Amino acid sequence: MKLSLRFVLPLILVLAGIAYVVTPLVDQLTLRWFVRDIDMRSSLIANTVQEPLLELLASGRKAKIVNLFNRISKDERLYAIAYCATAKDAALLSRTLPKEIRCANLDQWEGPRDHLLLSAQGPLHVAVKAMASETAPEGRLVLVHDMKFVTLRSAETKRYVFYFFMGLAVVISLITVIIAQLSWRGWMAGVRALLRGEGLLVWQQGSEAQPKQSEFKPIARDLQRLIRELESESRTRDEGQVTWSADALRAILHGELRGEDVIVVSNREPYIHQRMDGHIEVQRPASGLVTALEPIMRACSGTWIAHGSGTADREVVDKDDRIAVPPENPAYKIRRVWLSKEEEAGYYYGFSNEGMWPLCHIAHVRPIFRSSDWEQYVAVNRKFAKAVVSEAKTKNPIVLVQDYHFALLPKMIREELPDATIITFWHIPWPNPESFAICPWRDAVLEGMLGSSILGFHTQFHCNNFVDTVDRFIEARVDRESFNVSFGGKLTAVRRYPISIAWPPEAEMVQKPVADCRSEIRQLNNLPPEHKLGVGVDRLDYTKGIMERFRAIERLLELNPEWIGRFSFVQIAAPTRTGIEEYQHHETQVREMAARINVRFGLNGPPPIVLKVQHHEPREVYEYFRASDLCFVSSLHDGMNLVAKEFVAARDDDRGVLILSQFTGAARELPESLIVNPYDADQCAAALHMALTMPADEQRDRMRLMRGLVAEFNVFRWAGRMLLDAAAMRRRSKLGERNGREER
Ligand code: ADQ
Repeated sequence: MKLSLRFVLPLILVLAGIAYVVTPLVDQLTLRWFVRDIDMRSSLIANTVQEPLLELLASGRKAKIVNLFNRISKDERLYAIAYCATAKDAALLSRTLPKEIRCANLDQWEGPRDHLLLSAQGPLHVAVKAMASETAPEGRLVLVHDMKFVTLRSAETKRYVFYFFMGLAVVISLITVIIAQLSWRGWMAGVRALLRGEGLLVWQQGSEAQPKQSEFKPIARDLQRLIRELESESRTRDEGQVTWSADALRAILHGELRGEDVIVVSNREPYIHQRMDGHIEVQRPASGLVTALEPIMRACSGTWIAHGSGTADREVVDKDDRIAVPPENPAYKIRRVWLSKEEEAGYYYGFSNEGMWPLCHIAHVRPIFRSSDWEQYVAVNRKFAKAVVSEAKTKNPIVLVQDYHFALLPKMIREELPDATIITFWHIPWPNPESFAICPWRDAVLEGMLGSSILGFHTQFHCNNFVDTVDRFIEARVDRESFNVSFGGKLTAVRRYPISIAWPPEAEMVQKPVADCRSEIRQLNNLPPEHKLGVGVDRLDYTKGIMERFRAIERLLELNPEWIGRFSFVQIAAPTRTGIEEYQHHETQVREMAARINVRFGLNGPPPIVLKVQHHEPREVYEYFRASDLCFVSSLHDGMNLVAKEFVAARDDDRGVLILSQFTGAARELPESLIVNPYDADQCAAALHMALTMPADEQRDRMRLMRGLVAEFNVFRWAGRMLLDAAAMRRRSKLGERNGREER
């Protein structure tokens, strides 16, 4: 309404002004026309009367002249007609002349001058025509017309002019209001669409958004620039100044993904119910993945689908196999998927851990691929896909698929829920195309993964390997500029999201002073108080390079015998995948090697290697980290390796040295560690010696830099960045859909 008034009021004012100026002009013009008409009429009457009048004057019949005048003046407009023989004579007339007109003052109305007279009777038109006769050579005929009709017509004209302008104002106002409303709505819709990043733009991956309507081009460009600036500003703010925390992640999720349907799928569940001596215990696996994904689930009240592996898992779920967690304060639910012994053997132990795990790690253990395992892998992936579909509340949920157990799941979900945003994170390395080609079902695996909207790896190197593999083996379009793969009409963004740990570490983990940890751990292991200590914490997996680590320790003692009896290495090794022969064999080898080295160098004093093959609580692991002089991570190949980051997080005293394999993802983020090739025993032994002799200042400088990095690039950032990218992708695809609809 306000908008219409803004247009209409000035319009009415302008039109009123025009009317005000135009009306007197029209009035004057019509008056002039009337005067001219009456001038002509007067001449006509004078010409008509001339002959009979001259005859009557010549015959001197005055009564006849008056009669003639009376007859003529019956015309309603002719007010009076008179004849003045001279200026001094009285006039012969039809009726009384207005007193303003006398034979003596006729000169003023002769000729083409103004013939109007405003008399007491009203406006009159006076015309004087020479009508000389033989007896009266100065004789003049006076014709007086009543001009009242002109006044009446002038009023009428003014009224019509007024009506005309009123009508014009109404019509123009209506047209203006309608056009203004329509254009305004169009503009508003266009600008809103631009602000939402929808509607009028054709957005393509890796290309500038193109406005469809040319008039929006300038504003679209400006808005895009502004939005980009704001986005990058908020990114810088979010990622730079504000430390990513669970709360920051929650806040971002609320802002970006409020009300979105979020589903996580992983093999391992975040809460495991175990039956223990007659009661049920809830266990939380010490897993980086759980730490990272829990805040997301809590913030979104989503669903976590996982294999129900606990001995009491079935007892605690509802009829739909769901259970609300965390037990103390339920915020989201776990949907448990049950697997038979055969399914677990084929899908988990077989294809995943005897096939894909060694295939991706290239740790000189031959991958074993069996058709029966593959069949179970396909079937279990299908089972999880069904669970995802049944848990989805909307047709476009955000699904976070975790790890190599579910390579086929993205495609299977995509078939059922084409609009889902599927983020797959591959926690282990991706090998080069030649190595990956070993897999007999390599195309199916690649096609399955390309069902993802976003495919995340820890390092750019793994992204490159994946894209090379796709390029080599399947009919997909690979854009190396944007790192997008187009397959089957769908885009998959291949991105690097280096995983990390929660920061700051839980208070409980670091509350015991470092000095207390040092003395307690030494006492616990029967080591002298000043004994130098190294630590390794791993699952007992052949990819972790535990044997190479022991070999390096042996070499250290060979090359620097001064450490014999003065240095011990505690290896905490959690049993893992014990059903697989290779792992059983590996455990035997590790145990034998530790025993051999201990016999060789520890007979007369503390053992150089303290091997603890058992699971430890995270708090105990942190105590070892804080008690040690060095931590040795010697993976032969590792996606990231969280142990390296946990050691750094544990050292709030800025002491301790990290020795890190160059084949871990973490090595790319922690260059201040001592980077080694685990296959080079001499180099590793030198690094061990260097760590044991490193001055406190240097330890502090290196540790501070590494702590700064882990603090900033923590696990909340890992999760947050993936979800922010997913949110942006959803906005873009909404925009594409809207655009598609408009084009249709
Ligand atoms: P993992 O191969 O399991 O993870 P890692 O990243 O080191 O390797 O994480 C192991 C976790 O288990 C750490 O939190 C560690 O503290 C804990 N842990 C290890 N041994 C333990 C023990 N004996 N007792 C208790 N806890 C123990 C996979 C990939 C990695 C990638 C992660 C996350 O192989 O490369 O970093 O996923 O993506």
